[in-house]
Amino acid sequence: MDRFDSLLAGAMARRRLLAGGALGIAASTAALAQGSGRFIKLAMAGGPESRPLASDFPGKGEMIVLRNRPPLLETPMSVFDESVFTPNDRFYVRWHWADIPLDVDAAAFRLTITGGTRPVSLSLPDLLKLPRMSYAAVNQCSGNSRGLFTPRVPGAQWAHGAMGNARWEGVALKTLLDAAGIGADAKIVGFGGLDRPLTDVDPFEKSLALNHAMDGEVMVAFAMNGEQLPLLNGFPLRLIVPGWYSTYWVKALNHIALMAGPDTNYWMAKAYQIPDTPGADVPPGTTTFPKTPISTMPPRSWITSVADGARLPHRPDLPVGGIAMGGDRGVRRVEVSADGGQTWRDARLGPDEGRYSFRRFDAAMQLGAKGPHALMSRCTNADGLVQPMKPNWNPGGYMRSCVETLHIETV
Ligand SMILES: Nc1nc2c(c(=O)[nH]1)N[C@H]1C(S)=C(S)[C@@H](COP(=O)(O)O)O[C@H]1N2
Ligand SMILES: [Mo]
Repeated sequence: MDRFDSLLAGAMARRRLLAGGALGIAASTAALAQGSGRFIKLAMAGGPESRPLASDFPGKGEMIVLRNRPPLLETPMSVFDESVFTPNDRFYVRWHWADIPLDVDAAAFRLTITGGTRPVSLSLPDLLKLPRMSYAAVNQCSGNSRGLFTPRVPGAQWAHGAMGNARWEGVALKTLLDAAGIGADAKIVGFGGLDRPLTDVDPFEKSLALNHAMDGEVMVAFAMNGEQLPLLNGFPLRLIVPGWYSTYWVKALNHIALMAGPDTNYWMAKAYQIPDTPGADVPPGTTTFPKTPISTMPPRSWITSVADGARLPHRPDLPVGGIAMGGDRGVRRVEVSADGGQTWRDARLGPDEGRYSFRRFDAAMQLGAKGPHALMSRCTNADGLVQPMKPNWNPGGYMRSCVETLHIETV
């Protein structure tokens, strides 16, 4: 028995240890209603200027609360400065439908695969007997940074913290699909989880093209940073689609279906559609344009060692650090600018944790005189794709990837 066998065996013995969720969420709602929580400042055009923090969601430390039920919890930027791996208890949370699993019976849990030449039903111990894989990958919401869209668009008004990086461990989806047997008419693979809508609408289900699902990298993960998945991040299993936005990373995954397609489910056919233009960019206000489902992530980077709006004692060379991601490719280069993007210097890159991971960067900003400064970082990925200066716009608020500006003042 290895560490995950014993983790899950422990969870099964206690069966509902992973519950406590309903209580935690109720407690947190009450705390917020009483206004007893702490608040964090946010710099978003159009507000809000601050948001409540809460530490009493199950399995979670201090998080920014956008909504209680179902939870939308954002990671504070300072967390990303501590490590390129986001701790599980600070990892952001996003669910669409209110009926989320607050209680999972690990012993009774089964992952089923239908539509193959053999029906498959796997318990967690069955799954743990299969060959394993592991890699680091950034999980980023398609709407990360939506709160910065100008003009504003509807949807969760995230700042930059609807993302996180973890080392995922699990079984290649290919291994499971091979076990199910792929019939001649299978073209797509669908994924569903334990969460349910409260009304008669489409459950949250996603699908991938068969060749993507079979690429040997897409993973059914049972561990995150060496621990079982937090309940709110999809215990006991979730799909990992490295390099792709996390709308495809179905949580509490309990059903996989081989299908002929096309997928007409709302979450594939209608939602998460972006303009089929470079950078998912259309002129603000545009509503009709050729659409395509969102897929791979472009490069991004953030300075994390200094908070936006900070006032600091002046020094001519200000050391700064941050994180970069290449998207679906590694990070080739990060540059920084202290003059609003007129001149750039190379930052030093930290250890390479793999092409899908965050990568640390460090640099000295040449500040010149005391006063206000606009600090920027710019990532180039291994494909040579560079973060653009100009923000994109689309009505879904998807795929922001421009160079971000941090405004500070030295005194
Ligand atoms: N079962 C299920 N999986 C889901 C979702 C959901 O609503 N239900 N939301 C998706 C979206 S849009 C995002 S951004 C990620 C969030 O992952 P996290 O909560 O672990 O950070 O989960 C994805 N997987
Ligand atoms: Mo998302």
